[in-house]
Amino acid sequence: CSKCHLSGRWKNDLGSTMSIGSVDSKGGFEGSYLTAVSSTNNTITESPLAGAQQLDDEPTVGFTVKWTFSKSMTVFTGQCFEDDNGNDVLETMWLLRSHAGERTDNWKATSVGRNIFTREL
Ligand code: B9F
Repeated sequence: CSKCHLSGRWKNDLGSTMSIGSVDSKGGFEGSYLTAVSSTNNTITESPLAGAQQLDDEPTVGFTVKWTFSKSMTVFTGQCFEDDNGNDVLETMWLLRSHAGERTDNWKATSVGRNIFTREL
């Protein structure tokens, strides 16, 4: 059993939660994401995610969230570590892609940030 497997429930520094199912033999997984923040008037709903992890200890990871309540997408990439207390912590950066109404607005349609996820029991 590898150190820091992605399966399970996670919560990030914004209060968003995600649930990841079983990791398959190729490292692929699916799950669902509930963001705590959105800066939209649309009601936030659970959104599907899919991604993959390397099948190593402290693996690198990538996954995509397809938001169900907006035209946006977010991709996360990072690495899962075991901290000094033996707790799993997933250090990520993300790109949030908004829908540009026209090509001339493409330049302002992507934002970047950082999230840290810890396990939710
Ligand atoms: O806020 C996004 C959204 C898209 C169109 C209107 C609102 C969708 C939710 C993104 C959630 C981000 C954060 N949650 C989290 O856990 S993903 C990265 C952060 N980590 C506002 C206007 C256009 C874009 C954003 Fe929109």
